[in-house]
Amino acid sequence: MAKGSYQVSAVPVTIFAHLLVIAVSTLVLVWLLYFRGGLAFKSQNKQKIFNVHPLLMVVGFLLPAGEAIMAYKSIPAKKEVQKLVHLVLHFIALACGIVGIYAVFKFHNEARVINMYTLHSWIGMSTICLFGIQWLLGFFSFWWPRAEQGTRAKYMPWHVFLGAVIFFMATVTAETGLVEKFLFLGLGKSQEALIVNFTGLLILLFAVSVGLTVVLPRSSY
Ligand code: ASC
Repeated sequence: MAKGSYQVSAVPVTIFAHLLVIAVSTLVLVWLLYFRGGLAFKSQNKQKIFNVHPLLMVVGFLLPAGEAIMAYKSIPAKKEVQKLVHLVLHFIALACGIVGIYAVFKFHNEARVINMYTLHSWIGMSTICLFGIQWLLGFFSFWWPRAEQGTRAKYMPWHVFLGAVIFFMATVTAETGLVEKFLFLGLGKSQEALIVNFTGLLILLFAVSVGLTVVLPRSSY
C-alpha cells in the first residue's frame, strides 16, 4: 500500500452505500404508503399528490445520483461502460427530479398553497437547475460529440468539483425538506417521527459514503 494513502479500497464503502439505498428506499416507501396515505398523480386527496414529491426526489433523484457518482468505483467494467452507467443514472435522476418538482407544484396549485417561499425550495430549485446544466455540459464534453482531449482535461476537475457541490446541495435539500414536512405535519415524538428522522440520518450517511468512495481508490495496493 502506498504511504499516505487511505489504506482501504472504495469497494466495502460502495457496498455499504448500496445497503443504505435499500434502507432509505424502504423507509420512504413505508412512510408514504403506511403513514401518509399513499401516492397518486390525480386525486381528491391532495396529500397523495404531494407524496409523489419526496418519493421521486429521494428514491428517484438523490439515490440514483449517488449511485451514478459511485459508478466509477462500483462497476467492475471498462471505463466507457462505467461512463455510460454514470450518465444514464444521472439522466434517470434528472427526469425523476423534474417530475418530482412538477408534482409538488401541482399539489400547491390544487391545494392553493403558494410556491417557492422556503429555503428548501430555493436550494432545491438551484440544485435541479445546476444538475441539468452539469448533465448537458458533461454529455456534450465527455460523451457526444466529445470535446478535444485538452479541453476535456481542463474541464474534468471542474466537472468533478461541481458534481460534488450539486450532490451536497441535493443532500441539504433532502434534509431541509424532511425537517419542513416534520414541522408542517406537527409530528411529535412518534413512530412516524422516528421514520422521518431515520430517513434523514441514513441519507446523511449515504452522502458521506458517496463522498468517501470518490476519494478512495478502486483497489488498495
Ligand atoms: C473523458 C474521459 C476522461 C476525460 C479525460 C480528460 O471523456 O473519459 O477520463 O475525458 O480524457 O481529462
